[in-house]
Amino acid sequence: MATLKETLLAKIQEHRPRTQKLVKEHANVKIGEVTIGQAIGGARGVRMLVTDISYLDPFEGIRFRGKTIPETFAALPKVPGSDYPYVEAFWWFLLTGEVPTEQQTLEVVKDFQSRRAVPAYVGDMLRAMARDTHPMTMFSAAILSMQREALFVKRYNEGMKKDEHWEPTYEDSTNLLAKLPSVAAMIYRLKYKDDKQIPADPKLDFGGNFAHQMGFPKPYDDVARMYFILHSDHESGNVSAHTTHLVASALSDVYYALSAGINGLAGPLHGLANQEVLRWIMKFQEKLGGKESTEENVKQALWDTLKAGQVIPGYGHAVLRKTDPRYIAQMEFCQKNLPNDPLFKLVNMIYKVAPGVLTEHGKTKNPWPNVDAQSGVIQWYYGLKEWDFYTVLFGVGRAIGVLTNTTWDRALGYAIERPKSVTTKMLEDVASQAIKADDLGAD
Ligand code: NMX
Ligand code: MLT
Repeated sequence: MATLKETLLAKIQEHRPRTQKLVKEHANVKIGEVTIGQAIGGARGVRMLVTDISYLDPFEGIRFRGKTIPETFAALPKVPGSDYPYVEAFWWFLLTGEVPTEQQTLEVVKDFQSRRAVPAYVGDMLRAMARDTHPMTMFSAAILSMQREALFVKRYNEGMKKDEHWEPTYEDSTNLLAKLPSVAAMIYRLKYKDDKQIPADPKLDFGGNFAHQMGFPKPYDDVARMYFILHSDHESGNVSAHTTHLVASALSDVYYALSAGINGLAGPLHGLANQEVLRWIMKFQEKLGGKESTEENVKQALWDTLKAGQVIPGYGHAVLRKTDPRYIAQMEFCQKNLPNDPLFKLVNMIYKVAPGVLTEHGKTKNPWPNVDAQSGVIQWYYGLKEWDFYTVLFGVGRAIGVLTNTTWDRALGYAIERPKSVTTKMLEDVASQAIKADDLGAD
C-alpha cells in the first residue's frame, strides 16, 4: 500500500511538467488586466495566484479538489459511530486529490498520533504571557515558538536541491498540523479552565482528541471534525492563505509562514468575525433586556450598527455573491442537532432580515451570510462560550489548507512573491492620459 508521502510524490511528479510547460511556453499569455480601482481596492478580482487545492465560485461557493462540501463529507472515510470524516482523510484528500481508503486513512491517523506531542517549552512560553492575552496571539506565538523544530532549515543549510524542497516542507507541515489541536486545547484550558490540562488520548484521531483535550463530550468530536474541514481552505487569495503563501515564498519555513497567516486571520474583517458575531448577538440581547427578539427589533439593531458606521459581522464577502455553503452546512447541522436552540432561532431571524437591510443600505456587493455568521452558535450550544477563542478553531482548520498549499508551492517551485508598486502620481498621469500604462515600465 502506497503511503501518503509516496502518493503525494507521484502526484507531484505527474503535475510538474504541466507547470513547467506553462512557464516555458505560455508565460506571456494574458489572464487579466489590472485597473486603478483594483490596485487601490485590495486587488479584488485580480487573477494572480495559482492553486489546485480548492476553487471558489462566487455563486456556488467552495469546492475542495473539485468536490462540493456535501460531496466531500460523503466521499471520505468516517470515524466509526460518527457522522463526519476523519480530518486525517481530508488531509490526504487535499494533498493528493484522491480519496484515501479506510486503511490509508488509519495509517495517517497513526502518523499524526506519533507526531502529536507538544514540546514542553510551548507551555512554558504560554504561561509566561499575560493571561488576558488574546488566544489568537497565544496561538500564533505558540506556532512561532516551535520554529526551532523546522527540518526545512536544517536541510536548506545542508544544501538541499530545489526539487527536494517539498519533502521537508511536507514533514514540517505534518509535524506542525498534528500538534495544533493540542496547542489550541492547551491555550483554552490555560486561559479559561485554571490551567487544568487534559493529557492527549493516544488512541484518538485529530478531531476526537481535540474534543477530549478541550474537555467536551460527544458529539463535540464531530463538531470539531466538521468545523476543521469547513474552515480549511478558501482558495488562495484570502488574507490568511495569501499571507502564508507570501511569507513561505521567501522560503521561510511553515512555522514562520503559518504564524503570519494566523495573524491575518485574527483581523475582524477575516476570521475574527466569528467572535464578532457572538459579541454582536450578546450585545443585542443585553439591549433587549429580556424582551423577546422580533424581526422588527433585529432590523432596528442592524440599522443601528450600520448607522454607527460599523459592519454587520458575518455578512458580505469579497468573492461570494450568495449564501456561503459553509453557512448552509452549519445551518443544516443545527437543524438536525439543535433545532429549538434560542440562539440558532435568532441567527435564523437575522438571516431573514439582514440581506434586505444590507441591500437597502446599498453598499455591500454581497448581502448574504458567510461562514462566520453561524459557527459561534454551535460552539455556544456545546458549551464553548468563550467567544474570543472561536477564531483559534478557525485557525486550526485553516492550517490544513494553507499547509497543503505551501507543500505544493514548494513542489512546483513557485517563485518568491514580489508584485510591482506604482506611485499615486503615476496613476494620476495614466488616468489623465498624460502617459500610457505601458510607459510605466515593465516587470
Ligand atoms: N456590513 C456593512 N457594510 C459592509 C458589509 C457588512 N457586512 N460588507 C461590506 N460592507 C461595505 C464595505 O465596508 C464597503 O464599504 P466602503 O465602500 O465604505 O468601504 C462596501 O460595503 C463594499 O464592500 P464589498 O466590496 O461588498 O466587500 P469587500 O470585498 O470590500 O469586503 C468583507 C468583504 C468580508 C471584508 C466585508 O463584507 C465585511 O466587512 N463583512 C463583515 C465582516 C465579516 O463578516 N468578515 C468575515 C469574512 C469571512 N471570513 O471568515 O473571512
Ligand atoms: C475565508 O474563508 O478565508 C473567508 O471566507 C475569506 C475569503 O475567502 O476571502
